[in-house]
Amino acid sequence: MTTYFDKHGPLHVSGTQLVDANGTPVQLRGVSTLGLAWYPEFVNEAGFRTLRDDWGANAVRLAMYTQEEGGYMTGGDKAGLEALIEKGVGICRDLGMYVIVDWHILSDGNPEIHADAAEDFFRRMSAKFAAEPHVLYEICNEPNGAGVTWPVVKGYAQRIIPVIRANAPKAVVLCGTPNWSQDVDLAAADPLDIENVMYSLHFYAATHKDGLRDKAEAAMAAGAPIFIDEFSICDASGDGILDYDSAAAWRALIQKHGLSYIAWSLSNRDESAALIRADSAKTSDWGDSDLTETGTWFRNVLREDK
Ligand code: IDC
Repeated sequence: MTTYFDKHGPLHVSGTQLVDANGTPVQLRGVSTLGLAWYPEFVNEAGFRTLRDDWGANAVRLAMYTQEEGGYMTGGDKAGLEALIEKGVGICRDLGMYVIVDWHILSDGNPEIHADAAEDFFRRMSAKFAAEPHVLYEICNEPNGAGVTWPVVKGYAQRIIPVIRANAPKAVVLCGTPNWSQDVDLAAADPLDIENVMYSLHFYAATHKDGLRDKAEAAMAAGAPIFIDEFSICDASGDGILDYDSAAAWRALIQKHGLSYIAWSLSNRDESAALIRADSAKTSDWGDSDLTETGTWFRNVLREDK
């Protein structure tokens, strides 16, 4: 079979669009793991294959928390987490899927807090994956908190991206934006002077509505490439009700611009964002009865877009 990676190969950014070497627009569509430390069993070949063949996904995001429980900087098993990333990257290579290596800051809202470790991490990851054009690097999941302005995030990006590029000169890099990766307008007004960078926009449809959609439109109109590397259709806690109307409005925006989108999360945690039901023990070959409401909605979306 011809995989999505077979068709498109190495990617780059042209204007606001992610494209392949021929300039053909590319739309990455897939799922994010929850914390790798918490749900390592979901990183497996049969599971990713199911996502590819049954759901229609062409990408996976590997989310490695830095400061939450068991995080990379908070007592997590660093070697084990890196081995899981290597495993996920290898599975995606074999399956012809793209993969995002996500330095998942969250309670550590300022990326500068762990910048030394981030630099070391991305230096080694990009060296390891230097010849792997299916790998994208997400340098800081969600900058947030008082004082975490765009200039702060921009300074961090200016430090980390060259480290990645020294090993993987053409790798596409995804850069978080202030206010939990919502303030893409700030990045658009003062973009990084570095090629092949896209700005993260995250939404939770029951919380984020027209205001954030307008922000996204304005940022793209100003020339900023946007990548939705995390979203769900519940509220921003990852739980609560699903908002199908807001989800439909987001979907229209995504399709209008051919945006890439990655759903949170490939796990069976007992919360609305989880794609797999808490009472399912399956880590691949999910049937209808294994999917949550969110999972059912999202599998339909992927199947439509395939
Ligand atoms: C949430 C998880 C939840 C976990 C929590 C940790 O869904 O199970 O306990 O993190 O604090 C984000 C973050 C993402 C969050 C998610 C939902 O990137 O890590 O996951 N969310 O709250 N941004 C907006 C929402």
